[in-house]
Amino acid sequence: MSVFHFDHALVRRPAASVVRGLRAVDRGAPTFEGIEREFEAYVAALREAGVAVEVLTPLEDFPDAIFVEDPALVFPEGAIVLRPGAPTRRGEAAAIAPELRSRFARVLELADGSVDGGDVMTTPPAVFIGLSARTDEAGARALQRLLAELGRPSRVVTTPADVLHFKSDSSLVDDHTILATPRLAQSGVFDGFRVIHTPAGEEAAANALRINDRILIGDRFKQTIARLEAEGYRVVPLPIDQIALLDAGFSCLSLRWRDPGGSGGGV
Ligand code: CIR
Repeated sequence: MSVFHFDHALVRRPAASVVRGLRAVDRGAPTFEGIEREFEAYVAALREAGVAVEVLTPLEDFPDAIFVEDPALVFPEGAIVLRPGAPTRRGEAAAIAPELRSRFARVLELADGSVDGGDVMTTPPAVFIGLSARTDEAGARALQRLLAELGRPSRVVTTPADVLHFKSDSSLVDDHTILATPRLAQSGVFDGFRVIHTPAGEEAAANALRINDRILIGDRFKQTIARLEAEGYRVVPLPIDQIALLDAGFSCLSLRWRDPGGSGGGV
């Protein structure tokens, strides 16, 4: 079993307010129907990958609450409630906490600074915590202490300026390989891993998701898909254009974990 083997996931259905979600660059607002369509395709893809998906109710007061990855972290050994860096998203942590307490025996809470889950990448040797406009030094250090309690070594690294989240520009595609934009990889952060660079113009493809035996990736990233397939990966192209208008990709839409007592996911 590896860190990308999952048998459970939590997602949150979009509220009508999702069309007002945060966006760094306004390339137009998404439509509710468009977001819903892409969300449904994503949930179906998780289920096809062998994951039991639970769908949480929409939160009208929090337009970005569909991005459940940001207010929490989950591991087979326990969950961590985070402190999202955007003021409009802070309350999402209190909303997700009871959902975690009813599913995990151990739930820790970040007590200092701010951390978005989009800045946290779990890899076999360590959990990377990317400093960004959303994740600060105090939050990163506090999170390192909580991860240590769960037995997870971690490294604090830097997300390039103007990149929303560490995982906006990178994803783990197997135990030893990262798909990353050149601007992130050139910092040397992934030394020790094999790195597949996103081709020019397909930087957003890096926000992919390895889940069990497959990689979910935006269907418009033809060169990246061809590259991954040539390497022997099983790729599942999905539409992500409306959700991308809110600066988001595949990892942000779910919290995923493997039940330590379960079968370990559909590979
Ligand atoms: C935000 O700016 O917070 C949302 N519009 C997008 C969050 C995407 N989450 C992620 O990459 N983990």
